[in-house]
Amino acid sequence: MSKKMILYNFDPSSPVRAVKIVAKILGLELELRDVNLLEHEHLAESFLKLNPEHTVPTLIDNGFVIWDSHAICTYLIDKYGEDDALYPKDLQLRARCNQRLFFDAASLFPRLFACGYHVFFHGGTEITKDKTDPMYSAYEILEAFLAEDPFLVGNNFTIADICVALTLSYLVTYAPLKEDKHSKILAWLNRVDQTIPFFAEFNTKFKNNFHESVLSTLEKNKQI
Ligand SMILES: N[C@@H](CCC(=O)N[C@@H](CS)C(=O)NCC(=O)O)C(=O)O
Repeated sequence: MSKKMILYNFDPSSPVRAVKIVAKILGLELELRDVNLLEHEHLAESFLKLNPEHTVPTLIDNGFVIWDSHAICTYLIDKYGEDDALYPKDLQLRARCNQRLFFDAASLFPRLFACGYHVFFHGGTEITKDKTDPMYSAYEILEAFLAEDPFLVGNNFTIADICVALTLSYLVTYAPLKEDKHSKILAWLNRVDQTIPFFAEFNTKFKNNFHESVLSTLEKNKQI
């Protein structure tokens, strides 16, 4: 019997929670090893040996080490999924799913990360337009992705919806969605919450905590 997989974990991290949701949907058990980013535990030599990019999530499956939430989730679904619903095998659907995942990894998440860095590590006192403009441009693109279909890759949810919706749940603190401009995204976020198993359970509390934490950190930074 194979050993339980190990997941290097930091609860508030949205990429980590993508892996947890996928594992739960697939019925996989994970042994969590906490890495406190605020205490810089991800820079410890032992962790750098595993993952020189020093990011969570990082997974070990029977000695095989892999990181990046998108790479981990697609690996888990391909290896352990009973079907391909979350990550379609049809080449064109898979290409579309990958395109959405790469959009999350290359466009959405870096915009979130840059703003978080500014607030939490650089004493930022406000969220400036140069930070929010690229977020609003990304929302326009997402509205276009959702123009025809209820989910990011057609009629059914996939891993793309999980990853993108988690990133967006934090981004909206910095760049709030607007009813008139982002109605498709707002409806889709609702759909994701209500349709994807375990999504709300693994996200609502953290989304709210993040919002509070950004506001209080901005206030604290203003006092310094
Ligand atoms: N593209 C990566 C991003 C992972 C990432 O940047 N994780 C953050 C926590 S949310 C982290 O570990 N940051 C520490 C660092 O970059 O040194 C993924 O999807 O897993």
